[in-house]
Amino acid sequence: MMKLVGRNLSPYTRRVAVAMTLLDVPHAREYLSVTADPDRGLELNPVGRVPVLELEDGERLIESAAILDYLMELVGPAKSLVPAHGKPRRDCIQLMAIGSGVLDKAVNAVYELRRRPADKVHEPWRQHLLRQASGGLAALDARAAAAKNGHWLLSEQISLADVTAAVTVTFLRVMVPELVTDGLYPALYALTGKAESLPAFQAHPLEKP
Ligand SMILES: N[C@@H](CCC(=O)N[C@@H](CS)C(=O)NCC(=O)O)C(=O)O
Repeated sequence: MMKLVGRNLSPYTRRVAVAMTLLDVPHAREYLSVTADPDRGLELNPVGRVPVLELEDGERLIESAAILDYLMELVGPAKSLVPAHGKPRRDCIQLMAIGSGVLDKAVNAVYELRRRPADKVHEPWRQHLLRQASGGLAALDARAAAAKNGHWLLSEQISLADVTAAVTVTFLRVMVPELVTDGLYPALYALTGKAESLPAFQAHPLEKP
């Protein structure tokens, strides 16, 4: 059986875990925190990060987007959570890029506070990161607001764009709540609520920070 390495508190890992459950891909899990065990992180991934997907023959894949690409190919075009062609495919991949871009910026803003001594935090840089994350959130909210009633970001079918957007908002609520204050992104919050009520999301709750 494949093994997914990483905690759900890692949103990059959680989006892979949710996708695997949505697609019924059986997998074991190693709930590694690379903060707590950086040596194990470097043993599994040359750049020491999660997620890592270990295939049945021991081959290891890194980078959530690359792992998801492998999984979509594995399940085939009929089940894939990324449209196969054209504008819907481009939109899906672009919306995923916005979601993961928000995460990159927000995670760095968290590291700025948590990984540096208080007198070495550079507040203007943290604010710059938060502005970039907010730009991405506003774009996702606009897209969600423009979606047809009852639809996900792209269509009536859930896609990896939705999975990424929802895990992003849920992560931010725990780790960077100032970015997702009440009422700021109503359409994006509604989409997140709908996603988080699905069994595939509930199967992967966030651990305590
Ligand atoms: N672009 C990577 C980002 C992965 C990432 O940054 N993971 C975090 C956990 S949320 C991590 O392992 N951080 C530890 C570190 O970078 O030292 C992906 O999508 O897989």
